[in-house]
Amino acid sequence: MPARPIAARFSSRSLSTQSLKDAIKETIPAKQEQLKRIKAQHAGTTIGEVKVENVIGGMRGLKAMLWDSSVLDPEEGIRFHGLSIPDCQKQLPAAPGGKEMIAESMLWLLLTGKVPSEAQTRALSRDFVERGTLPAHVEKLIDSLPATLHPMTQLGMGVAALNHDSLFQASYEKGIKKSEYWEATLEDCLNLISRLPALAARIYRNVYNPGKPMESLDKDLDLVGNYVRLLGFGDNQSLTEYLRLYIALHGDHEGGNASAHTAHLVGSTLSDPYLSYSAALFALAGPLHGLANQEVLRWQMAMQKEIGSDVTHDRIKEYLWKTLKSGQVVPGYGHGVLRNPDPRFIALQEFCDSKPELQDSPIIQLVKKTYEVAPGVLKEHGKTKNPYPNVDATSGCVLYHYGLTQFKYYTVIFGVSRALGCITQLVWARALGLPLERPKSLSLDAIEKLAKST
Ligand code: CMX
Repeated sequence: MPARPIAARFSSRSLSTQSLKDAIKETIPAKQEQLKRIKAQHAGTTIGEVKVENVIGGMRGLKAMLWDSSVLDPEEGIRFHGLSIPDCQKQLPAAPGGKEMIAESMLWLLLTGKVPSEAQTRALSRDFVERGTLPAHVEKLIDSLPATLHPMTQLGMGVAALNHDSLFQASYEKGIKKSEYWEATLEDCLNLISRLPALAARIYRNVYNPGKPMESLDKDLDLVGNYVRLLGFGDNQSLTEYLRLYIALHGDHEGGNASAHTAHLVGSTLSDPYLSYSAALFALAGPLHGLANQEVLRWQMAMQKEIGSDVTHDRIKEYLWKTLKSGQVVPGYGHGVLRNPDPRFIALQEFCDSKPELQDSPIIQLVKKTYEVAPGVLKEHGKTKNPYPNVDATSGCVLYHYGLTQFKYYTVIFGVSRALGCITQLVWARALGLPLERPKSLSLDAIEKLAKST
């Protein structure tokens, strides 16, 4: 029987209009106390071992990092402060008139460990709009970039340039006290996330619709509602709801994945949140990580072209084997930690099943049929430890169906989402006074010598 979700224990009506900053402030002493207790009682306790395979195998499975907002169980998938994805779908407030959880309610949960009230969620949406305009120098920078530069490169550059106005950096130069780091960090983080829709949408406009006028932010919309509006799809409620769900559920996936880990590592040097998250975006831009959603679509489209209208399990199997035999990975399948179908994939599939137009879509039918045979083929192939789909197996195909067809852009949407988890960690790393990250590396000779001597 799973333990009662931690988030539920915090829920309180009397706190329903408390601000996000106050809610975090209230939570900090207990967390600091817990860290102090762990240090005092267990600093020397062994909680795992380091094998040579960990050191040469990309640190898989090594318990070496503190990340409080979510924990990934290999069998069950992700929980955010104890809440599973279906729990979040039931408990986290949606946008007015919407059904799906939104970025604001997920961010509140991640940052405070509590489920926000409707009022708190709306207040955060309004705050995002007030902070959401891009500084002129960032607009100028983005507009000066060639449309042929990958959208992820542009996003990383834009986020880094936002650090011009970093409160953390300015306060640090003035000699701010360590106990106040988290407040300046939070301010930067909220500005960062608020400005991501305008930045990401400007990149989309410049690359795919140059010269087209852009909408302005609507003060009555949530973060993702505004993002979809700026992208030019504001009248598509189904796409808006899909992106609300996708961005909320993809926001955090514990700390060891490459983007989250990068944000944490760079943040541990006291680089400001903009520089830290910019670095994370460049980790996300790799094909084994965030770029996989672009790769899945490219691969499924190539499969569709080759198979034509004769979409049978046998033809899909043939195509899967062709991919594997040519030495490529099957994009959207496998995972560094998960050993079952990704619950994020399942939640997105359920969204598809609830929309008749998606059930009829040829590309979504192809994704579904691929899912029916790919695990069997990957098991027979015998290499991957997880033959099941991850979140990226389906995410891009839904966007494609709704008319967002430029798949080189898809990782940018993931980049808007992943900010939720990364900024949460940046705030908490400063609130807990976490140190500079500095693991020990070993040369091949040193590994061999150590291994022989034990
Ligand atoms: N297709 C073919 N081979 C695969 C595979 C796949 N989908 N997934 C893993 N393998 C192979 C690996 O390349 C590795 O081969 P080598 O021993 O020749 O190097 C072997 O199986 C063992 O890998 P693993 O331990 O199961 O998986 P890793 O932890 O090394 O890698 C991941 C995880 C996600 C990079 C890998 O499964 C992969 O490349 N998947 C396709 C890309 C993808 O969908 N990425 C998105 C991940 C989701 C996210 O970032 O959140």
